[in-house]
Amino acid sequence: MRDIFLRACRGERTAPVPVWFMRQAGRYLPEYQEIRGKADFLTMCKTPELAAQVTLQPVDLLGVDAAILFSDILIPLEAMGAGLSFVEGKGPVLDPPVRSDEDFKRLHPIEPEKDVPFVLETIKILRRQLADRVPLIGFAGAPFTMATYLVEGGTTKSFVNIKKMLFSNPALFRKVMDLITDVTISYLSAQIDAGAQAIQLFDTWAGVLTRHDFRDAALIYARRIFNALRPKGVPMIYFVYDGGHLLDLTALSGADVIGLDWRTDVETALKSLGPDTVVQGNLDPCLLFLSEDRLRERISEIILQGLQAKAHIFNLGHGVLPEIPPEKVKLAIDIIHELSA
Ligand code: 1CP
Repeated sequence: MRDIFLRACRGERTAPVPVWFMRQAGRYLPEYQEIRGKADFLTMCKTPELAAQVTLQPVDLLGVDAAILFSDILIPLEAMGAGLSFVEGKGPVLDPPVRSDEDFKRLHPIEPEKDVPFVLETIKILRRQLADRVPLIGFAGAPFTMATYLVEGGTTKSFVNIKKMLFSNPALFRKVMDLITDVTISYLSAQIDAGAQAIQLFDTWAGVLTRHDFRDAALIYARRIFNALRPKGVPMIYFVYDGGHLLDLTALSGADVIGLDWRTDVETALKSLGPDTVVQGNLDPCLLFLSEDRLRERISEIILQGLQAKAHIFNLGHGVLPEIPPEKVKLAIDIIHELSA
């Protein structure tokens, strides 16, 4: 198996540097659009053959060093009793939102084998189809990010409902977070048992918290998940989007790898994280619009800064945008491999 991704996760410096991209399977790929044209997004997630097929597209087409399970962080919320839909042009909707003790009563723990069998089946198919070509990454949303979707009822710009619950009804906030944390532990545990060879915890919205509140309302729960999964022995990545002000705290999460968004360059991030950290990141996804020469310069800058870390996994600072030409994504991956070889 091409194992540079797993070796880098474990702190080994590799040549070339491994690369995979968040949202590497998705709307920018015509091959994805073709399947998506016949099935809606949730149907794709819940049909193991389709989910496996789109997971493999970037492995076959782009030459990435890891596959990431095609699914969504919101899938376990539906299994917990929340109403989930993806509305065209609007994004995910969780209806009705969870804002009271009464609402909380609708939620329940999950049994992954019974409630999300399609995710585990997708992982099993993928391990067979990947046949040890590259490792498979499983994932989940981190509790604060999941609670944000549940309480806001979808995506938000103000975060007023989740922060209102945190500050005016901390007892309910804790109940929601404890339940999501337990669900996430059993969900990721089942993914690992089914064959996921590394896992990433996405804390997309925790960056809206002050350092004080991040520690109390997000980090302790993420930490609980990493501690519980540690005995499983697979590498674990923690990605906090827009978390530049939180980096020294994320270093206390218990994850093996810290994912960086594009705002903080690797060199600056390492000052907060310490040089003994494995980092993943962090090309601004929009830099893929640059000309080839300019793109090469910017990639080179990140690879050089990555040499200051214990080990480096190349990634974007957030997901691939649907507007990016697929040839450019492939070009970036080739340049990363070439410059770090
Ligand atoms: O219309 C479509 O075809 C669906 C678009 C889409 C895709 C391709 C959604 C809806 N989710 C996904 C896949 C997805 N989502 C993956 C697959 C693996 C990969 O290739 O990376 C992963 C890991 C996610 C994770 C995810 N979903 C996150 C965390 C990562 C991040 O971007 O910060 C979040 C916040 C979501 C919620 C979500 N699902 C879909 C959308 C458009 C969103 C974001 C909505 C918002 O801004 O609130």
